[in-house]
Amino acid sequence: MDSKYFIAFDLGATSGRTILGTLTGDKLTLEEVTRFPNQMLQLNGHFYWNIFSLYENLKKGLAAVAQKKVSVTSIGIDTWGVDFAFVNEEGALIGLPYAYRDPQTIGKKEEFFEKVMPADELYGKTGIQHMDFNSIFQLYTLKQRKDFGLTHASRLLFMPDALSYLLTGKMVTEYTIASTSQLLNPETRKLDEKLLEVLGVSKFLFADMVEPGAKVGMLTEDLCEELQIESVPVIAVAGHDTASAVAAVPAANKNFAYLSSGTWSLMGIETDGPVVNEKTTHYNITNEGGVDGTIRLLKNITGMWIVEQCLKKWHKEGTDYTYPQMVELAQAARPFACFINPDDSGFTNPQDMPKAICEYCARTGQNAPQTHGEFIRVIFESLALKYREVLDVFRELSVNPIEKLHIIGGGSRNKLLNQFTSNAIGLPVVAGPSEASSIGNIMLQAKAAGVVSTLQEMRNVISVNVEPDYFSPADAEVWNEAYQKYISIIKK
Ligand code: LFR
Repeated sequence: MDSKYFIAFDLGATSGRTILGTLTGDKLTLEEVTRFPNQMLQLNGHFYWNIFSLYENLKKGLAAVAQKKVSVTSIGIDTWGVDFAFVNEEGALIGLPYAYRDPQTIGKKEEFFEKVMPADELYGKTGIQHMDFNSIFQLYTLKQRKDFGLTHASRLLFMPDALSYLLTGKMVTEYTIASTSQLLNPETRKLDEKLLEVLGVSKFLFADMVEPGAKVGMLTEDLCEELQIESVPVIAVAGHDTASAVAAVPAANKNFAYLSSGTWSLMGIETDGPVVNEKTTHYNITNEGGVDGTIRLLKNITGMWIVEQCLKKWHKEGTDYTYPQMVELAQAARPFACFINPDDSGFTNPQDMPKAICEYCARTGQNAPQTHGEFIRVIFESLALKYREVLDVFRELSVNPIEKLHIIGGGSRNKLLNQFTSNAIGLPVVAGPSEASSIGNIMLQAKAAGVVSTLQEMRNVISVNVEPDYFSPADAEVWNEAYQKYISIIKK
């Protein structure tokens, strides 16, 4: 049987990967060919993404795959949402893209609601969760500042589209990544021109919108010559990593909620169309665009970021933990030492995360964690309790019964957190695949190549290939009691 080979570049806010996916009939295998760090670049008081370094790493990934002497069918790129690069009329990138954790947008959405458009009206138009860093508020901020990039740009490209552009010289606006901007009408799936007008941003700044699965272009001649490789097509996959990840949920029917667990925890349900009503407005629920016209009705929850930032701080102090060591420490620590609200603004981008946790505890009248193990355990427990808080909202919103939670993404490897989550929500948890974004990216390319034709067919292939871990709820009473305490703390 013939094999097809696909390259997925899966870029997260802390690291990126080149994955070679091989599809032989129904059998999908993945090989991580390269992995590279992606860190925000702190420069003159701002936070940026080093897109040129990312591009270098994509090239290294292509060169490493070339060593394998396989005939690649196509390439796809997925990244985090909302951020974008500017291109001038000569086709050159202008400066570096701002990172969404740059504090420049703090307070800007409130100002926008006051001066430009009330919050509920904006939500009604876009169905997108109001978050400081959405592209709309970034653009509002840049416009006010008469930012050089925005002023001189002839095109705005969202991150996956910008990287595809560097590889092909062709510009597109892929629908799933564009949907994170809060500039689209969720019904028409097009840019809301009125919204652009009030923002003072030209619609011509955006390249033509394409659906996931469209071809962006071929690798440029220059690049192929430099790397001594054959030119292959770059596909606009579901460019938003969460869209790719949710496309990889190994589900047989619709009676599930998902949790895409990485730096962020994205929890929600999949719907056939946008859901914008009083309840979703009240709970500030997002309607992001997915594959095959689906909508991801979900909520952003601060995820592994908090623990990642603690590890970074402890590393600076000379202590390093592997993932299993970290989980072991948490397992051995005292349960429910204190509670935090993972979404507290104090955890957005502090210089010292353990200190931010101590400050939160002081503010809410709790004793701070004493050991690294306690810090980690508190974060995991509070995340699990947050998941219960948010899942309860989706239980209200979903027309289908939620019978289980699919946890996908890197965080799904954390067995302790999976068990805590199952205990907290009182539902079975199905964990895996951990490489969900890459798998979704690859299967979308397979769809573009005609190997499968629908999202469900993509999922059927994925189901055959992943062996999930199962967790059943336990200790209901203890977790219910903890939940009441957590709720009373986060209200303070
Ligand atoms: C996850 C993610 C989320 C998005 C956040 C910021 O990686 O893409 O879906 O809200 O990053 O872009």
